[in-house]
Amino acid sequence: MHPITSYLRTLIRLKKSTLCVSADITSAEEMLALAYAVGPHIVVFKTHADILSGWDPDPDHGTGAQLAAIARQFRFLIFEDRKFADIGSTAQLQYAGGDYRILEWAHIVNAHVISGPDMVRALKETANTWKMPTEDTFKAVNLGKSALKRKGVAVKAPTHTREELADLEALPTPKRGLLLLAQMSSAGNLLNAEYTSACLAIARQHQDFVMGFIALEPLNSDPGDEFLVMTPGCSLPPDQSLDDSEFVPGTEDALGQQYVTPQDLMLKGCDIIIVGRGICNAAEPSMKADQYRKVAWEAYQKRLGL
Ligand code: S5P
Repeated sequence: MHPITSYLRTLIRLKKSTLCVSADITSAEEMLALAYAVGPHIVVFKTHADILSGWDPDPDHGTGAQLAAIARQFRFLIFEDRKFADIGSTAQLQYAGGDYRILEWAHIVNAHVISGPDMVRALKETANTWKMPTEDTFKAVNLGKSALKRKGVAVKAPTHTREELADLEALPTPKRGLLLLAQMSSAGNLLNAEYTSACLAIARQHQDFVMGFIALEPLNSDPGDEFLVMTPGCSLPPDQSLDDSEFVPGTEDALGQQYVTPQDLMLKGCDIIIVGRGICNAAEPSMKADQYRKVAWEAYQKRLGL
């Protein structure tokens, strides 16, 4: 099994969560505050670094390093939703270079295989150049908690029990993994069944790096397949018992996004649900994340017959 997949499976069990929050917000500071707020409830935090204003490129103390330290503190994986799609050589530069240096802080990235399988090989080569940071590197990062507190942003400590914390502490820092976009949630997308099968074939050729898919259903079909499925386009219906004057996605947005409930996705066999605006735009993202976590976890337990 891919090392990140086994790490993630452990996190899922310990945190009783199959939730990935997608930080679809446009300020780096708010993104870090969101990571603090939802950290206890999630196993993956998905970013779009290129939509953030105020990104601090400092390799040791900047936004990426701070996010990595928060992830380490709360034990979640960082997934930069970069959707690489270029030729191998350019994708390598996009992965490791520029101000973002995604490779340094994102455990997981994703790619469209539209440019062919060599791009996957190229990203893998770059991933293999990554060096594991020491514990001291994490400790040296100023997490900027006091700055966030001054701005009135609630910053919580991890809420795991002592036993859970010990188990989490024992986990090694995970390496790097890739998800292939095999299916999409948007209406009229061009990823047909043939394309999805081609993704599966490419993933099988690079099992040491490709950990799974962005897809709407599980895709494993061979006995040896152990690919994870992370599914976007996930929303709870409006809940009248809560203050839902906030944005609630419903079944679609105005720009072609299509939503399925967390329960349906978990019962279908998806491993991780990806929720963006349903949580980011909630009045209390932390409470909302916990609500999504619980609903998805109950459905997951039901799927397992527990
Ligand atoms: O097919 C896809 C693939 C992705 S990665 N459909 C998606 O919506 N996504 C991403 O998931 C999208 O880029 C966004 O960041 C998130 C969904 O956000 P939401 O607000 O609609 O939940």
